[in-house]
Amino acid sequence: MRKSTLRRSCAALATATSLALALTACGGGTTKKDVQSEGGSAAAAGKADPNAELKKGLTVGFLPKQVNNPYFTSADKGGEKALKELGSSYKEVGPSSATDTSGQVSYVNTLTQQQVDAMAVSAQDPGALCTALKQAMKNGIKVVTYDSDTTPDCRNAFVSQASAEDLGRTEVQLLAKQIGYKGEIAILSAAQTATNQNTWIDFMKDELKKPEYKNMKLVKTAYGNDDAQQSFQQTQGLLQEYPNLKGIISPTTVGIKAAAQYVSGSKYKGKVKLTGLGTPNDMRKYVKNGTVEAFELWDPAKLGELAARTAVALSSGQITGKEGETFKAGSMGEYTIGKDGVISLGKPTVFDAKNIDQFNF
Ligand code: RAM
Repeated sequence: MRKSTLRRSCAALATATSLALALTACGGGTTKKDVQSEGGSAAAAGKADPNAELKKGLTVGFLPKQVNNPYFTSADKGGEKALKELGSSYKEVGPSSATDTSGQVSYVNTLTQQQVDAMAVSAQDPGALCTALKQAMKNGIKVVTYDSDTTPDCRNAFVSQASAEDLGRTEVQLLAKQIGYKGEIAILSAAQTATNQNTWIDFMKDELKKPEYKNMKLVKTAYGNDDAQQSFQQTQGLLQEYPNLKGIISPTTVGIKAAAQYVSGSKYKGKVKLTGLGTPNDMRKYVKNGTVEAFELWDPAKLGELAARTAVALSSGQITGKEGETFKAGSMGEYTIGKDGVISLGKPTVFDAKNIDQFNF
């Protein structure tokens, strides 16, 4: 049976029976091309052809952690623009809560059933998603994670916003400077399962082990679940529980904005320092009113664009996701795939009162 026919009949089977069962059954009929390499990313066993023409008419589904999060709106718009330019189609599906892990799994299954050519996924919970993503790959769909990764065997490539190590360490460095390397600090994260935040937090903890931070103490990591209200309440809770708190790092655009909102309206404004990852448009007000000195981020639209271009390069056979392969990402230039199938967008930008007005996202 030709792969396209196989995929069509699988979809019919999937609607007629339980989706999980049907996809498992269909997974059995895969071609050699889909066999995964041992270790590293799930790069196809086949060889990449760097001169292969980029295919047109593909459909790439974007599945962010959360659809109504302005960060993902910018990222996915970047993906949409790139796909239009490449003559392919874009669609976006996803949950409205960053803790709806089973919802994300259902969306992966739906995209598989709809036979998209590729999907770009930001993982809420890597453990929950893996089986569904592997099933998608068995059905010939290329899987790119962007923003928040799974384990390498569950996707073909990960488009990373910046080196996770740089992000974790620089956030501690930024806060340390602001509090004079002294005092209690806390972290306000997103969901407890989020791969990206958890990786950055591990590097923050490692950075804090260095002798220059011996007078700084991380007292708590709180989770606001990328929900504005929960993040606001968690900030309030942190400041009540730790009255001597000197600083907060919030490595989430939703968290830092809510924390800034709380701090700016409280007696802690100017006393408790706040940094992390935010968008210039969300944070401008709080930089201007003195609540926040400096924070960082990458351009989400560029992240989405690179995810889309990676998906098309994978679907066209230009790359398979193996370390050392290179491809041209349009006007973004050439990218090389690193260890474990990771493609890094570049260095993050630090925003402060001096430069924030130059950015609009
Ligand atoms: C939130 C999400 C996203 C993260 C940014 C910094 O929007 O948690 O995954 O990359 O913050």
